[in-house]
Order: sequence, then C-alpha cells, then structure tokens
Amino acid sequence: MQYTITDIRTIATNDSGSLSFFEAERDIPFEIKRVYYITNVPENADRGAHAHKALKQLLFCPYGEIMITLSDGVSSEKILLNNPSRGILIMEPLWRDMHWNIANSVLCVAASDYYNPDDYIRDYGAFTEYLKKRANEEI
Ligand code: T46
Repeated sequence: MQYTITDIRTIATNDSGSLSFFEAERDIPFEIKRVYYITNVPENADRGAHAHKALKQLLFCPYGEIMITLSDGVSSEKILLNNPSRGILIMEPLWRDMHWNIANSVLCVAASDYYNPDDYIRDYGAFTEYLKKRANEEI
C-alpha cells in the first residue's frame, strides 16, 4: 500500500501544551500549495469516498480521533489518527474513507497542489479502472 505513517515533530512543554510542525520539502517530500482542514463534524460521520489522481497529501489530526481507511483497489488498511504527532503521507492514488470516531475531531491536509475537481475520482469502479490504465501506461 502506497502510504507512509510519518512522525510530526512535536515539542512539549511541561504545563502549557505541545507544538507540532513540519516543513515543506524537508519533512515532507513536496512543496505545499494548499492547506485545508475539516471541522464541526458530528460523531460517526463519514466523509471521503474518493481518490486523487495526482495530488500528494499529508493528513493529520491535531485534535480528536478519525479512522482513515485507504484502499489501493486490491486491499484496504485502516489507520487511526488520534495523535497530533502522527501523519499519513499519501504519494499515490489511494481511495480514502474517513470516519469521525469523536465529534469535532479536526482533519488537516497539507497538499501538493491547488484545488482541482478534475483530480478527484469519486466512483470506486472508475478508480479501479484508472489504476489498471495507469499500470498499463507505466509498462
Ligand atoms: C481529501 C480529504 C481528506 C473546495 O472548494 N476547495 C478545496 O480545496 C477542497 C479540499 C474542497 N473544496 C470543496 C469541494 C466540495 O464542494 O469543498 C467541498 C467538500 O469537499 P469534499 O466533499 O471533497 O470533502 P471530503 O472531506 O470528502 O474530502 C476532503 C478533500 O476534498 C480531499 O482532497 O483528500 O478531505
């Protein structure tokens, strides 16, 4: 599966919280062109159900608990985001589903490109077809 769990550097102080940070092209292997975050989500809500063709992303959850399910069209894996020091680096097209285990958990994304609706695949069958075509073109 084409993703990496990455540690986000975090500096904790004894009694006044923690500060986490990452730097483009140093801690993550792409230039960041966009940052977005998802808030005000109720408990047990589901989002996602799409893949990106070219977008590279770092997903992280600075507050709360969100279950991310990634699929490469053959198998799927679940990754729990419940720690501000953990990120999921996605460099290849993967189908993703996100489930909010706790209301108001925050999902943040650092992305390699500007918003482009044409980069989304929102149909799972179309995603598996896209992967087949991509594999054939890469041969
Ligand atoms: C992703 C997961 C983790 C914009 O207008 N600009 C933007 O930069 C983004 C990201 C979204 N939008 C619009 C498109 C939709 O009308 O915001 C609306 C909600 O987007 P969507 O339904 O795609 O949201 P999620 O939570 O399913 O997916 C989002 C990101 O879109 C996606 O890139 O990987 O978070």
